[in-house]
Amino acid sequence: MFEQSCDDSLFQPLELGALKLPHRVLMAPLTRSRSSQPGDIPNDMNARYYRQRAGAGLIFSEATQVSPQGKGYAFTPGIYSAEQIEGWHKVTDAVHAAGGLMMMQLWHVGRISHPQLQPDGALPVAPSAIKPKAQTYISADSGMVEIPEPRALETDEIPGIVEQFRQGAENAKAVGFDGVEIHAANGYLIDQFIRSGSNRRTDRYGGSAENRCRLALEIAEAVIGVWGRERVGMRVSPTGSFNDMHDEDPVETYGVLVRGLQKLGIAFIEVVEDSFQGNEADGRPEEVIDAIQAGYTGAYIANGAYTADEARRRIEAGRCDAATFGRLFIANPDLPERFAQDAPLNEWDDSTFYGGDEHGYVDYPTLEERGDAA
Ligand code: 8OZ
Repeated sequence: MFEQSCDDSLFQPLELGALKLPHRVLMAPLTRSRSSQPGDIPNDMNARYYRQRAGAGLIFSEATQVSPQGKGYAFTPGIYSAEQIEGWHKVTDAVHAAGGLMMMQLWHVGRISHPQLQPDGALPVAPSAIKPKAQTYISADSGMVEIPEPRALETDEIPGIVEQFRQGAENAKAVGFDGVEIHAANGYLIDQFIRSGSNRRTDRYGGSAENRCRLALEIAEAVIGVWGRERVGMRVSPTGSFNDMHDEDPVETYGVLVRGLQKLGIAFIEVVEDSFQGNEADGRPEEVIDAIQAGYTGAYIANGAYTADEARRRIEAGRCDAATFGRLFIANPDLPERFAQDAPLNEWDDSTFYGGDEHGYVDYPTLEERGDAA
């Protein structure tokens, strides 16, 4: 590995459940919308992209739908068909051959979808029939469109949702990932159940915080049943407003969630502490972070536009164990090495974040390729 200072807090190893991470600069899950069509199948270019970033302490895959119903954007990959499983094999093989570790992020979008993306043109499903003020990208022709009012799931459909995640976890295991992260953030299905603004249910999955967190905890239990507690984590965004999300009392809600996750012994929680997608709150939601940390003894991974120095300070202050970096990893395949050397960073081009070809995806140079390594 590259040279690193032995007293740099970012470059201390970390035991994350069963995994021994070499350092604490982790790659965030990043939607890039470049799977092969038809079929939402991971391809050689995707494998190359992840392999280039195998120097991360751990890679989280882009959000990956666990079922056709779980899809909400054109071109995002799935983990339910034989072709997708074969495609993901190329990715894990490439990352492992380069010495990296990689977890899959399991995703169901819930209401953030559109009939054009759903099996048989069905309405997207949600805890409640509440239309979000949000848009999604459905095709190259139509681009971004308004999201319709979703259909509320019947209580007896909920075991089927849990099963979609359990099967996704099993498929991810067959592919050879090192673990999985359950996507319970950013306004997608699990988050829609957790937060009060999107959940008006009157059954055991709505109302109190205990009820709103029930689906998240049932899914965590099912996924842990496949992988073991040492290789499962959950991503949450307690104060994020992306996809028209809101919770009346995030300290209470996430206190309840975390106590449930603690009981299950989940290996880590990744917290989106602020959001590029429109969270205008100043600073980080320290009270919510306190509530999470008070109820939980597993690893705490922070996300939210950290710089290397801010991540170091937060680790040293005991506010996180590691940080995930998103846009910086898009533009800097060798981000950990650059952080270790305090080297200059490439700038990202946001016009190539979603969809498209190799440009803005696998053509960002490393320090070495730029010829200005220290
Ligand atoms: C940006 C565009 C599409 C999806 C998330 C999976 O926010 C996403 C996403 C982000 O978690």
